[in-house]
Amino acid sequence: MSAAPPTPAFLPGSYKTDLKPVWCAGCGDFGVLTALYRAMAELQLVPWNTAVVSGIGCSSRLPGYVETYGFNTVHGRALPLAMGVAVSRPDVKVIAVGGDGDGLAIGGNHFMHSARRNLDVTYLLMDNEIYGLTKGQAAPTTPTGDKTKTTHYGNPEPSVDPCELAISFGATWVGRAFSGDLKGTVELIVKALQHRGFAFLNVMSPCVTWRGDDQFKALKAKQRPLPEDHDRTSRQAAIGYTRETEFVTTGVLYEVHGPSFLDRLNAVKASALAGKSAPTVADVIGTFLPSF
Ligand SMILES: Cc1ncc(C[n+]2csc(CCOP(=O)(O)OP(=O)(O)O)c2C)c(N)n1
Ligand code: SF4
Repeated sequence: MSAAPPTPAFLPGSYKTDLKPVWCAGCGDFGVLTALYRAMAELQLVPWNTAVVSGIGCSSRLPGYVETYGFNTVHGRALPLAMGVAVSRPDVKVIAVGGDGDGLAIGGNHFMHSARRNLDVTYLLMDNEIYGLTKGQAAPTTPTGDKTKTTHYGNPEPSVDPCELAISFGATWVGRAFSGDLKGTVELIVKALQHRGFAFLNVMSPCVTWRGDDQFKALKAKQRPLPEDHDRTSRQAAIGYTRETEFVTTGVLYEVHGPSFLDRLNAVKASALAGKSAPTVADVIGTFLPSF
C-alpha cells in the first residue's frame, strides 16, 4: 500500500489573519485575496519570509488580511517600500498590492521605474477603474465617457491600459486576470510569483459600490482566454491585447527573462569587491539566473 501524501505545511487558511475584511459585500477584492491565499499555499510560501506591501485604498487593506510581514504604507508608495525590502532582504518574497489610483495616478512614476528596473517584486494591481475608498472619483483606468462622481457628464479623458504601460517600460512578466474567475486568477498569481524580476498582474476587480453590478456582469461577459498559440515573448503580440474594448483577454500576455534589479546590484557588488571601477555588460549578464 502506498504511503499517504504528506500534509502540506501551509494550507490557504494558514495565511488568514484574525482581521475580517471590511470590503463591501460583493467587492472583487475578496476574489483576489482568496486567490492569493491559494497561490501562496500552492507554492508553500513561508509567512516569515514573505512581505505584502500596499499603498492606501480599499484594495490596499489587503496586507492586513495576510499572515506575513506587511506594510500598509502611504498612498502611491507601495513600490518604493517594496523596493527597499527587496534589496535589503533578497531572501524575502515581496508582493506589492493596491488599486489603479494608487498605482497609476499618484504612484505612476514608481510603477514605470519598477518595471524599467525589473525590480524583484510581484505586483498585483486590483483594477476597479475607480477610486473606491474616497467614494467614486474617476481614475486613470476609468473608461472614456463613463459617468462617475467627478465626471457627471462622462469622463472626458483617455484612459490608460496598465499592461501596455508595464510592457512599454520593460516589465518582464505581464498578465491580466479577472477576480470573478478564481481558478484563472490563482493560476496567474502562481506564475507571477514564480517569475524572477518584475511580474505585473492586472486583476480586473469590480467595485460594486461605485461602479455598480454592471461592472461585474460586463467583465464576465467580455472575459476570454488568450489563444493557445499566443507568442508571449512578442511585445507586439502582447500589446495587441491591450486597450481592448470588446474583450477582456486574460492570461500571460508577455514573458521574457533577463537580469533583475538584484542581479544588477550583485554585479556591481562583485565588481567593487574585485577592485574594478564598474561592471561590464558581460558581468551583469553573467549573473543572470533564469526564472524557475
Ligand atoms: C497623498 C494622498 N493623497 C490622496 C489620498 C486620498 N486617497 C486615499 S485612497 C485614494 C484612492 C483610492 O483608489 P485606488 O487606489 O484606485 O484604490 P481602491 O480604493 O479603488 O481600491 C485617495 C485619492 C491620500 N490618502 N493620500
Ligand atoms: S467601495 Fe468598491 S472597492 Fe471599496 S470595498 Fe466597496 S466595492 Fe470594494
